[in-house]
Amino acid sequence: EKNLGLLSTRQIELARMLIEEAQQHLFAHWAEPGIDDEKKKSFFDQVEKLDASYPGGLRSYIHNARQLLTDSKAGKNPFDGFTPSVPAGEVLSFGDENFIKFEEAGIKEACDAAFVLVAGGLGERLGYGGIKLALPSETTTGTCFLQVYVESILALQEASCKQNEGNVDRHIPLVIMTSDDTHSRTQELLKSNAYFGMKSNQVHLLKQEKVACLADTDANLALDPSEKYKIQTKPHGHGDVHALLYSSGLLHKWQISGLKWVLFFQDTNGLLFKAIPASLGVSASKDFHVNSLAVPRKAKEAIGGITQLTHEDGRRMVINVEYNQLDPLLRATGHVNGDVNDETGYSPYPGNINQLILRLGPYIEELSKTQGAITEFVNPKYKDSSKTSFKSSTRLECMMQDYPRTLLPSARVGFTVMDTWLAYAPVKSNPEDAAKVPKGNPYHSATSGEMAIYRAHSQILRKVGVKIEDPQVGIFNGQEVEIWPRIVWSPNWALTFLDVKKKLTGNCEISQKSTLVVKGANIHINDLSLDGALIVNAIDQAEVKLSPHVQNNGWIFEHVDYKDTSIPEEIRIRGFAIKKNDQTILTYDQPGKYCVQFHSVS
Ligand code: UGB
Repeated sequence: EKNLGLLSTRQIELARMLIEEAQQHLFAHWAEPGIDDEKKKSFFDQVEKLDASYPGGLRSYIHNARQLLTDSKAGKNPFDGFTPSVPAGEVLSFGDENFIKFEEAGIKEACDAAFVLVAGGLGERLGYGGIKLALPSETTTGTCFLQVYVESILALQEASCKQNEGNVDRHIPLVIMTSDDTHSRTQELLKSNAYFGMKSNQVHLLKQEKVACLADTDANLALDPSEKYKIQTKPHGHGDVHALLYSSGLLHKWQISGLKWVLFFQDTNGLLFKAIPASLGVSASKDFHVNSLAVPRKAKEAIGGITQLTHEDGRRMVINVEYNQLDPLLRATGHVNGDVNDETGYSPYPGNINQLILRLGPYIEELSKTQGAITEFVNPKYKDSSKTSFKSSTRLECMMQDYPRTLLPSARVGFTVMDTWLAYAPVKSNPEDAAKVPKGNPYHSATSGEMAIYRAHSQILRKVGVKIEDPQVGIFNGQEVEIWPRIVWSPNWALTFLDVKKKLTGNCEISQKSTLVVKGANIHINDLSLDGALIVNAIDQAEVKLSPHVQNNGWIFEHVDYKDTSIPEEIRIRGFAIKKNDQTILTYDQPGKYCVQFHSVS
């Protein structure tokens, strides 16, 4: 009471609320007025911020926490009363007629879409010091994840606007959700690279705030161990993206400008945009309000499983069940072996890759009711079986893929399964953990993420008829991987199966040791024979027709050890560095038409 004079009217209201909610321990140690006054004021600045950034305010947070902690202590399962079963979804196979049809439909829709990238996580599991968006997706070109994403969106914009005459001026918005951990470095990455070609007002950064930590099962808020005038905070999870989008006003702006779709994606999947046109096509053709992208998933693999849940009271939903909950849920509902692979070698529950496509209209309607609040959970680590105290403070968390939980059964919720090699290669695990992954299961490391990009491009080229030599096996940082030819192209060269088919024609062959980089919108290659390294760069105004036969010593992988700190972190986490022995480089930086047939042997 004696310190109230230091506070604004709003802060006094919040102080009273905290007392009513039995949080007086937060002030128990407060000194007399005149001592630590600045710290006390900043304490309440923090309380005000925590209150403003949670839907319903801090009081709601405390109430929700109390309920969830009581349920957790009682061992209540969030899936009580629900029976899991395998859901039915759209299963696509790259390059077949159905796939091509959906890709075409997706390209048409793309200019009516907005993209939302959740990038507030620091990636503790990866153990990389920088932000993950700045990490090279592959080291042949060194293109970072953010650049891949931005260039892919720009290529979609271009292709889609061409298909929809009259829409030529549309700029697809990109929202990036950041956190205190990633915000300034993301801003810096964009600015220092001129937004990778986007207009600066096309990109919006929304920063998520952390939430208050909970010290015990009574939901007493925890003070920061190193600062007694501060509440300890931790991340609330990627589910924050919905509330932030709602409160930013962007959704209404998009609706007014005629947009129809919002696509959510994560920070380190170099393959994702190979799957976007077809999955957006599925959303449009099936009129899905929610479409989750999925891949075949090995039982117990560390990605959530898409599951149909049917409640005793008749409720039914198709939803992601996190990997640590799926196995116990199955066991508790009569599946004695839990989550196991079936005769296909995969779990019958497809893996959620957290790429969601939402129809904007129904999304806004739902958020108008919920303000973007997402079903939360708590995951306390108890000290002992009495479940009275925690090993360390906990907090409420939420996940963006839980959005469909509150939808009415009439909502059109579906999912699309893609080939893993085409759609999913996240970079999440550090070399040590990846090396422990049982053989046959995905590593999700920087090593496997890069190799997957070469494999996807090689497989796509095989599908259009290019002869690609079989991969070799290599071991890097203790992980056994397939080494395919290092083939990389820019998104504006080809987005879809038909794009690739049109741009690479005739009799083409590429040896395993080869590197092929193609960057430019108007490059056509016919009768390619490559055994070495060939790099082609052309500006959009250069129309290039090539018929190259190239043989040289090319680029090779040299082993590096992840423990060797003399090597940059983004290289050593892969376990290899590229040595450039020899290459043919073709650059077309002046507008014009070029027709080149050549043999280059060295
Ligand atoms: N992220 C945020 O933006 N804010 C946060 O507070 C936390 C994360 P992780 P996770 O596809 O591989 C998800 O840590 O959460 C961003 C799905 O839940 O990489 O363990 C972060 O920057 C799971 O069902 O993954 O697992 C990153 O971009 C499965 O689909 C993204 O959120 C899995 O991803 C994901 O964060 C997967």
